[in-house]
Amino acid sequence: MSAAISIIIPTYNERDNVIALVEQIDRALSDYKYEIVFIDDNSSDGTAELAAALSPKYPVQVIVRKDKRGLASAVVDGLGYVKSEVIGVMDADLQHPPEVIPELVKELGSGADVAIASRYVEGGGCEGWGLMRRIISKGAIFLAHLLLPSTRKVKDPVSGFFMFKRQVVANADLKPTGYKILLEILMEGEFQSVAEAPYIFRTRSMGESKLNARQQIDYLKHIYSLMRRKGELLRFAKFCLVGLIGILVNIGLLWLLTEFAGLFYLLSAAISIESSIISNFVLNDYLTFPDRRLPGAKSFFSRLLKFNLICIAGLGVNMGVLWLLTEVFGIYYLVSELGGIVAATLWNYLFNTWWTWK
Ligand SMILES: Nc1nc2c(ncn2[C@@H]2O[C@H](COP(=O)(O)OP(=O)(O)OP(=O)(O)O)[C@@H](O)[C@H]2O)c(=O)[nH]1
Ligand SMILES: [Mg+2]
Repeated sequence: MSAAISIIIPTYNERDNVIALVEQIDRALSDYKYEIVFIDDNSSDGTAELAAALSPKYPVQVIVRKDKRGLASAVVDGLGYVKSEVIGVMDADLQHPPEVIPELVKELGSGADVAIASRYVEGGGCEGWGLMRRIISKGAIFLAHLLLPSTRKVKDPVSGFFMFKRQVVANADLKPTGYKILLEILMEGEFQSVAEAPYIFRTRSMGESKLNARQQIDYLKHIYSLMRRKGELLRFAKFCLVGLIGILVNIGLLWLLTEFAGLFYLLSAAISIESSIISNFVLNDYLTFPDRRLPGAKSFFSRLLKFNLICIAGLGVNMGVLWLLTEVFGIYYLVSELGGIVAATLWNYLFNTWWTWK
C-alpha cells in the first residue's frame, strides 16, 4: 500500500538530531510517499538551517516561527502546512523510533481514526526513566483519566507520538497549553476508533531536554481548560448543587419525621440520610450524568448501590476530617465541618465519576 503521509515535527535546538531523524524516517517509510514538516521556534543552534539543507534530498519543509511558543502550538500551526490525509506527530530527538510509523499507518488502514504509539500497552515502555519521572508520567495520565473521563479508553493519552486522519481535526478548535497536543486532539477531535501500538520511549542521546516544571504547570492549566471547555466543570457544579439540595432533604425530613411522625430523632436521621442519598442519586443520574447512564433497571440499581456505598464512606470521610481538624489542629468544630464537607464532596464526586458513572 502506498499512502501520502505528513509528519509534523516540532523542534527547538535539535541540531544534532535532525539529520539522523530524517534518514531514519526515510528508511522506515521507503514504501510510502511522505513529507516532513518541521516547525521550529527560531532555534539558536541552527536547527532550521540544517533541516532546510536536507530538502534537495528529502521531502522536508521547515517553518520557522519567530518566538518560542511551545510544542503543542507548533503542532497546531503545522496542521496548516501539511498536505496529506494521514498526519503524524513525533519528537525530533529520536526518542520516538521511526520504525513504529508504518505500524501506526497500518492501524489507520485497518479502521482506526487515531493511532497512538503507546508506552503503556503491552510491549511498550520507557528506557532509563527514574522513579520520579515514572510517577510524574503515570500521575499525569491518572489525572487526565480522572478529570476527563472520555480519555479513559486510551492508555497513553499524553503520548507525543501518534497519527490520525485529517478529518479528525478538520472541524476542531484546538487550543492546547504546553506539551500535550494528543490530549487536545482526543478531547476536541471527531473520531470513532482509537488504536494503540506499543513502543519503547528511548533515552535522548543528543541535545538537551526542554522539559521542566513549567510544562507540569502548563499541563494542569491545560486539563483545567479542557474541563471548562468540555463541560466537566459544569458537571461538578451540578453535583455540588445536588449535594445542597440533599442537605435540605436531609434536614427537612429529619424535622418532619421527628416533630410530626413522632419518631426518635436518631431513627429519623437514619431515614432522612438514606432518603437524601437516594434523591441525590436520582437527581445526579438525570441532571449531572445523563450522558454516562446505561439503560435498564439492572444498571440503574447497580449505580444506586455504588452511589450509596460511596456516600456512606463519604460520611466517614466527613467525620474523619471533622475530628482531625478539631482535635489535632484545634479548629472550632463548626469551621472544621466546612473542611469535612469539602473533603466528602470531593470524595463523593471523584469516586462516583470513577465507579458509578464510568
Ligand atoms: N517548536 C517547538 N518545539 C519544541 C518546544 N519545546 C520542545 N520542543 C520540541 O518538542 C520535542 C519534545 O521535547 P523534549 O524536550 O524532548 O521533551 P520530552 O521528550 O518530553 O523530554 P525528554 O525525555 O527529557 O527529552 C522535541 O522535538 C523538542 O525539540 C517549543 O517550545 N517549540
Ligand atoms: Mg525528548
